[in-house]
Amino acid sequence: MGRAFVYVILGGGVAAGYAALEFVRRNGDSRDKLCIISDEQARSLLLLCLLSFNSCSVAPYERPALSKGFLLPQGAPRLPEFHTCVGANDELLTKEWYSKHGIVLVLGTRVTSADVRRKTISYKTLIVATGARALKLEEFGVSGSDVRNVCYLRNLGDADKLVDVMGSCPGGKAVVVGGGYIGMECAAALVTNKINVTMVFPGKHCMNRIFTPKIAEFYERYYTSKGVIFVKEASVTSMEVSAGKVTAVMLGDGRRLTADMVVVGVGARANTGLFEGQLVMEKGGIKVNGQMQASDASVYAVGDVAAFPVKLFGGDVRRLEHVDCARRTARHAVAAILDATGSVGDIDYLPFFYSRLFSLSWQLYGDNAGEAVHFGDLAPGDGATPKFGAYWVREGRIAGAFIEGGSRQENESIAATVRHGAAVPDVPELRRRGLAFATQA
Ligand code: FAD
Ligand code: NAD
Ligand code: ISD
Repeated sequence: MGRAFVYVILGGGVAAGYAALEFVRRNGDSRDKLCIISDEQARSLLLLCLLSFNSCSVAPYERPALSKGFLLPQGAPRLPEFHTCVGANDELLTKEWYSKHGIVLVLGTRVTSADVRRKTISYKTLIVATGARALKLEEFGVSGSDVRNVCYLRNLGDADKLVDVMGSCPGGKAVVVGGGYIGMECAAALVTNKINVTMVFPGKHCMNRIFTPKIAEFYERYYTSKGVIFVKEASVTSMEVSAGKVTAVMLGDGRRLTADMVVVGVGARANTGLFEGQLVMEKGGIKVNGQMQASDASVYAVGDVAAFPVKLFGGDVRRLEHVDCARRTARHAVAAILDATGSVGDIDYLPFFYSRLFSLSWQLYGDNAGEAVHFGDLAPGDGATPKFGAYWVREGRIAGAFIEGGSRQENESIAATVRHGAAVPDVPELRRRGLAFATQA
């Protein structure tokens, strides 16, 4: 780069976009002070890229859109429509916005080494916002990730490929490997694109990091009604490839699932590699304090890559791979960095997770730990709009809560109940009151 900046953000995803907006709000013109380096680019423009590398590189955008609106068969949003920070109903930060505010975007550029002591990248303060990468099947001993009709979904290039592959097999069969966020959201998108879906995963039920068995039962029943086939407690051992395409997926128990395409969502790992051995790590990420500052005082980490103390959980260090966390930790880091008076305290974050599946929509606040107390109708009749959820009670207090189909007001009440750690003197009474425990508190 050969230039010196006061602040460098390494990574150009969700957290970078929200950090940039916070810099401008607090600092005004950031001319020659702030630089963002990102390696992300769109795949479908590959040929164009060869002519002009920068033209297919992308400024920070709302990654959640990739598994939702972006995959719709009609009216799918395309950039620049979903650049940050529209996901939080805030300004749309296009390349022109960065340029107008004097922020230097170094796009289509992968950083391959960083020496935080000698500062091989020139900065006063470095914000690490490198996010996470999708785990590959090869890491489970299965080859075939680079085959034409095998899709992952982490970035815009992956999403472009997924759209192309879906378009090449209308009415065909997809095997979705993994029953987590990517598996569930992509299965819904595939069905919407009229592709027949079989989901394969090792757990007893889908979303096993979050859902209780009862909650999972509702979603699995709903998906089954849409034609999705679940193959649970199963693992993929190999893929049959013919003429450069996967034609079948083989399972550990000998079953063979024919496939026109495969979508893989088997988890993510934080991109910490550049800093291993240089910064203290915890929970698979860069350990930071409540100001998002790493073990080297000139380095901050935000978003998926940051492991930070969650006050609400008694200071327990967590790494949360979710968009709200990326937005808030990014803003908090910038506030702390620019704080001249020492008035910015430690982050006080209420963990928040959500997903949208078909016409369903769920939210989870806090921690899904402790005794689960369900409420509402988990088996609504055909045509009924579902509304149900669960509280998690730990040491006599609400530690977390889940709600499907909540109104804005109900979601806010649930969030407030978790935020305050409402006391639960009597679990049967909580069960009897259900949603009203939060909404009529
Ligand atoms: P990212 O947004 O991943 O950005 C990291 C950036 O760093 C990328 O641009 C990457 O290319 C770049 N980078 C990494 N290493 C280097 C390097 N060495 N050199 C240069 N650049 C580098 N969360 C929710 O809460 N709700 C959702 O509905 C939801 N949907 C999602 C859908 C999909 C398809 C995916 C993949 C994730 C979804 N998430 C969702 C999770 C959410 O998007 C992430 O938590 C969030 O993007 C994290 O922001 P980040 O800035 O930390 O990382
Ligand atoms: P995940 O951890 O949510 O789910 C991984 C799934 O893969 C689990 O069902 C697990 O049992 C399964 N699995 C693990 N090993 C397997 C194997 N060998 N074969 C088959 N299945 C296997 O991860 P993901 O769904 O890949 O999501 C990746 C990242 O994207 C995460 O950071 C996630 O938070 C993020 N994301 C979030 C959202 C959201 O918040 N709505 C949406 C999409 C993606
Ligand atoms: O946060 C999000 C989210 O879940 C999306 O789908 O941002 C996007 C859109 O709201 C912005 O296009």
